[in-house]
Amino acid sequence: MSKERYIAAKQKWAEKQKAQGVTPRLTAATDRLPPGQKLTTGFPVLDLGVQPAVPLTEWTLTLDGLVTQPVTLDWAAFGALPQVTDVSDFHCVTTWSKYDCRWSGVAFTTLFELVQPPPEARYVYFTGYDGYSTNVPLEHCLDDDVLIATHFDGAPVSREHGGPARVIIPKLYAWKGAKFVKTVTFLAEDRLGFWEVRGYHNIGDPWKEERYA
Ligand SMILES: Nc1nc2c(c(=O)[nH]1)N[C@H]1C(S)=C(S)[C@@H](COP(=O)(O)O)O[C@H]1N2
Ligand SMILES: [Mo]
Repeated sequence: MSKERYIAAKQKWAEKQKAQGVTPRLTAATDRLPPGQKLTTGFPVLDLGVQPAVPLTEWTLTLDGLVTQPVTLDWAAFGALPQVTDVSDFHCVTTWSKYDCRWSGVAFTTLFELVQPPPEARYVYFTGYDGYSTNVPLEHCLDDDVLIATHFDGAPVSREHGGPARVIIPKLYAWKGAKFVKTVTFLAEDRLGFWEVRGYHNIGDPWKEERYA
């Protein structure tokens, strides 16, 4: 089931990579702005009041939990994985949206393939170097536009925006994308993250206005 999804997503990535740089989104604004959102041209910063400094020499990303092969990647190993770029819209639950964010990094499907979670894995729990956490059903992570981004608009993701690497899940509210990402844990049973424990919605689809549970 999840295997088919990830193969389909990988195929879409391949098509997008081919078209890359040719076609920015042309959808009319009214079709793009989810209900209750306002467009911003700036890039607000939202965090827990901590922006951890993680030197690249000390940075690692661990993929663990319900997997065939747990892996801890250092910066060089992460950079050696296939790199992708995707342009997507960013929707924060506090009602601002930002269009055309150009993120580059590693597709979630590539990481999934690396650790090979068994079919029982249905949820993903992310943590950040700042102590943040968030949970996402695996099927949403296997969308073809989900990535762990190291670059924004061709430059390294700044510390305030979650560098060295952050999760981007365009189809969900932005709190589902952990900045300063440190671990990705595959689970059979759901485990609530930082905001989810505090009443935020478990899925967080902006088109359904799934803000609070
Ligand atoms: N590690 C971590 N990731 C996080 C957060 C955080 O506080 N810590 N805030 C979330 C929220 S609520 C939003 S809206 C986005 C904000 O990303 P930005 O600061 O780049 O705009 O990051 C999400 N990821
Ligand atoms: Mo947010």
